[in-house]
Amino acid sequence: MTYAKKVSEILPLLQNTEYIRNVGILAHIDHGKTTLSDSLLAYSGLLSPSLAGEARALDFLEEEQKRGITIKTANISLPFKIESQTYLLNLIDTPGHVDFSGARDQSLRVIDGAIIVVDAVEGCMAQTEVVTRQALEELIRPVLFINKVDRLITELKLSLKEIEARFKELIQDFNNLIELYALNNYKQLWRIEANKGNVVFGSALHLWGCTAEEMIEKRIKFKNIVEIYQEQNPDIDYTQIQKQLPLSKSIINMIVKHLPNPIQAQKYRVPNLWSGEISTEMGQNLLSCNPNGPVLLYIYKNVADKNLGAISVGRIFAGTIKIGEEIFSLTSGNYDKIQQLFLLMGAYRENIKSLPAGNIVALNLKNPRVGDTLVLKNFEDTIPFEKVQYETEAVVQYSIEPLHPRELKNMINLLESIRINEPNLKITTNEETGETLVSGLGELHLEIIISELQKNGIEIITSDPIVSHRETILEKTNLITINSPDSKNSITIQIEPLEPQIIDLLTSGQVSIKMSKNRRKQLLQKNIDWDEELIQRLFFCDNLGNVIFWLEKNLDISALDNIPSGIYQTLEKVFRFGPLIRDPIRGLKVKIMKVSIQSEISQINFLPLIPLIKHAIIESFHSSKSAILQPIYKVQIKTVPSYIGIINSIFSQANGKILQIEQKGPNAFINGQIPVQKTFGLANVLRSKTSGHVSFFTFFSHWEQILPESVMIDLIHKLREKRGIHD
Ligand SMILES: Nc1nc2c(ncn2[C@@H]2O[C@H](COP(=O)(O)OP(=O)(O)OP(=O)(O)O)[C@@H](O)[C@H]2O)c(=O)[nH]1
Ligand SMILES: [Mg+2]
Repeated sequence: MTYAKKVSEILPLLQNTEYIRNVGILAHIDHGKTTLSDSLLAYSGLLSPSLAGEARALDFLEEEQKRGITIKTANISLPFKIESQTYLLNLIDTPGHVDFSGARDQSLRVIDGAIIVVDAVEGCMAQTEVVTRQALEELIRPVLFINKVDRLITELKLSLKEIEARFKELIQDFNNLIELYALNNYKQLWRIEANKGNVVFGSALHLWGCTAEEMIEKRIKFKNIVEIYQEQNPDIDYTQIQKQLPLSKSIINMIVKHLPNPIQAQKYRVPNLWSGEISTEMGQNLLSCNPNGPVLLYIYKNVADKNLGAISVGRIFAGTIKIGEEIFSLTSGNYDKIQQLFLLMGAYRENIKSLPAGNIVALNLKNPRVGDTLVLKNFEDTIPFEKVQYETEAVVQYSIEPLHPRELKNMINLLESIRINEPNLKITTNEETGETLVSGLGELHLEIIISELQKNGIEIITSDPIVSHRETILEKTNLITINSPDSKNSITIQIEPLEPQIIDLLTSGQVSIKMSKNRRKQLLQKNIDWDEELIQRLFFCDNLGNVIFWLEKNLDISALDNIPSGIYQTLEKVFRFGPLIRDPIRGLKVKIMKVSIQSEISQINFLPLIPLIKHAIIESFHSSKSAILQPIYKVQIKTVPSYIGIINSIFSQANGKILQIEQKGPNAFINGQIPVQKTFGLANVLRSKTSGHVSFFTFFSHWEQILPESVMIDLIHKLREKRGIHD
């Protein structure tokens, strides 16, 4: 496939911000996102129409084609004409599987509109709700594509009336989500209505689709479509309906009519998503998407590249980015020179020299980070965009090692380079055992990572999947005083459980030790009634949900503003390996009440205090009530009603809770919760007991204390022995 001709067509369009649309395709797994993108590629001449529908061209990674699912987000810029006007669609196809939701979530910041695809038979499923909520929270305007309508006719054999009723039901379900999650002003404005033209129904596989309006205009009755499918011919010819009701055209019309251009979108998105002052020069430029103002670029993904190392992809919210310019990262504080700029075209990329606001650009950076905001020199004090972050936890772990020990360094280096592109992947080395632990969102996520290592020639031995637990205390301790071995320093600490709303702010990344002190203060004051003095004395916090306060009064509070980052890194490690089973600690509020050290307290060196803090934390687990928390998944199971009983019993044997059973059409949907530990291998059991009449989706719900205590104690013994912990 070559896109060269198209790129020359695209270049002039990049300047016409008014005619640009940045759009994502979002949906539950398998509802037909990539198949729909095929039809759009074919429409703009980038894919042969005969391949569209089955090529899944944007699933260009080998693993994606092999497994038939999308793993990474894919970008492509498509030119198209409506009447005499040429538009540019910057399209992002996203993965539906929860294990790859990290990539999808990040892409939300850079799009202004979303086509939410719903399988007409399955309807709004768990991830439909998740993506719709997230889009609405990011002020992304949604439109609806009801896909796989052919299945209503050929599989469910619904009558015309029933099909109509099904459409109504799907639109209602979707509007309920809008009502629930849209910000107040948009609940009404963004509603979906068949006669408004913001819903298309059709079949991506068979390349037809239309709005209600288009059907009327073209004088086509749904009855005609049903008749085509009802022909007893196994080789049904869809060309006629493809010609009459081309899906791509209908989708493109809907995008142009109902989804905003970057200028319109930034007007309301910027004040909600950027916490800087709107009245400043940067604020005004962001608001108006001004190509002539100072540059601001938000990075939402990195793509590994054989020659360049990594390529970062981001949205230009203001200014025009040019080769040769020096750029500053607001997250890492590094300067970098722009050497090359690219447009992404699916598997390919094209060099360009400059690109104005409103577009999506790729570039190579020395220290690429997802969630970074980049600005030009002299704008170093700009407030960055906050990183998009949703509650996902890397709860499944493998302990891995290379088959040949000499490959260890190679393996670690490669894992590090994969991690740059995978915000939800965690890699830790247990210093006591030397084990390398990789944690991800689920088994599939880790399987893909390991196959990536193997593809690079490293043979890997993996453990069975292990659940990552959390260690915590349940009650406030007495004062704990710890002396250093040489008795020169001592520290008095009290520890108590941290308030849940603060744990959420920390684990979701909304509050961090890296952000400015003022911003942190604002966010904490908004969320909890801690007094100002206490907030000023916050010494440390981490993304596992722990904080340390410095309440020793003999220290000038300004000393807390200049703590070297090495101290934070050492403290992070203290919480990463808990005293019970060496899993991370969660939810501790550590209060340093008194410090006595040999040097002047005003010139304190914090480093020698860290082992004392660590010791006090260990002590708190022994002297007060402690607990192990296990991750719980939300589960959605789709089956046929006759298997509900069997599933129910498998589920309760696995300590699962069924919360709701609902029947939609011929299917039954079971919603519940289950400990992650009990899900390994469960999909296979369910499949074999139901002769394959089941699909099974899980995603992280919450952490729960392991009870009764005897079960917890057994687990602690088992894990300590396995991990060789003897203290
Ligand atoms: N019957 C029918 N099948 C369809 C239709 N659209 C897509 N499919 C099939 O549904 C399956 C999934 O399609 P994809 O386009 O890969 O779905 P996706 O939403 O991109 O999947 P993920 O990216 O993995 O979440 C494929 O087997 C498609 O052929 C349709 O309109 N009718
Ligand atoms: Mg896909």
